[in-house]
Amino acid sequence: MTDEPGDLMETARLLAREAGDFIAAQRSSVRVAHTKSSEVDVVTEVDLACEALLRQRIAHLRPGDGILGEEGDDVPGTSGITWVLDPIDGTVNYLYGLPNYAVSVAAVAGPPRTRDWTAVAGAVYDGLGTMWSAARGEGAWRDRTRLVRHDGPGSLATALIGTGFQYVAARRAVQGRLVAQLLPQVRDIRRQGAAAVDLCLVAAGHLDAYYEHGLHAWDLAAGALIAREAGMRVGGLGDEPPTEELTIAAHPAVWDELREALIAAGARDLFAGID
Ligand code: LIP
Repeated sequence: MTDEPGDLMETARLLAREAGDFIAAQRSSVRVAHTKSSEVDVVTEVDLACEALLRQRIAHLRPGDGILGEEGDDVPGTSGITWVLDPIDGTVNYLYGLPNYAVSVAAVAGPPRTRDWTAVAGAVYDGLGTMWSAARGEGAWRDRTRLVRHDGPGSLATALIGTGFQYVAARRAVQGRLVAQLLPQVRDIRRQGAAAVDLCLVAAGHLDAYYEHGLHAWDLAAGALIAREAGMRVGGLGDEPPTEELTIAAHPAVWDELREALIAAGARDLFAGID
């Protein structure tokens, strides 16, 4: 098995499907194991078991690779490839029996704890059983159908925008004020509850754009590659890669308008001074 994007994508698909089938089988008995940043930032026992499964499979399939997972310790590698894992993105949806959740698996080159990593391959296996995937420079797929750039909206005023909110009340308050300013400028807002799903929906044209403050690498690594390889633009407020500060994924037809509207609504340094 090589480090070529196509080979890494096949491994990401295999891992995401095995993990997705595992969590689907556990849904009837899901229990909260603990909370993190707030009482509503839950980790279920299935999150933990799923990440353990992914780590075990990666150690077997790709023993020299590193691992960065949402729920466990970093594992350094020697190959230059790190697997960035979200065992359940959309944990609250999973806990409540809602479909918008996914397993997100990405292979990145470079140090994953900095902004210097590059996604080489990724797979997002969602709660509806759809496998989204991409290999850098080779395209993106919904199951086995190649995603091609669709026609975008004529303007921001007719654009359907996805977003999400943090688990800490003080952050949600400023995010709520921002989305309230954006709402009258767009067709409508959708809040799926899983960044990886949002990014795949942008890739397929089911959303015209998505933005969110405060995402981690594991939320966005696979989905951002899928959106980019489907012809969407993905970044922060400038041309820099998406960061924990702000992730924007948009059809190129509305990128500039959305960016300007977000800046006008206070998107730059939104969490400044908030713990
Ligand atoms: C979720 C993100 C989502 C965000 C949620 C939550 P988790 O990740 O994917 O975009 O709006 O608040 O952070 O916690 O389910 O892995």
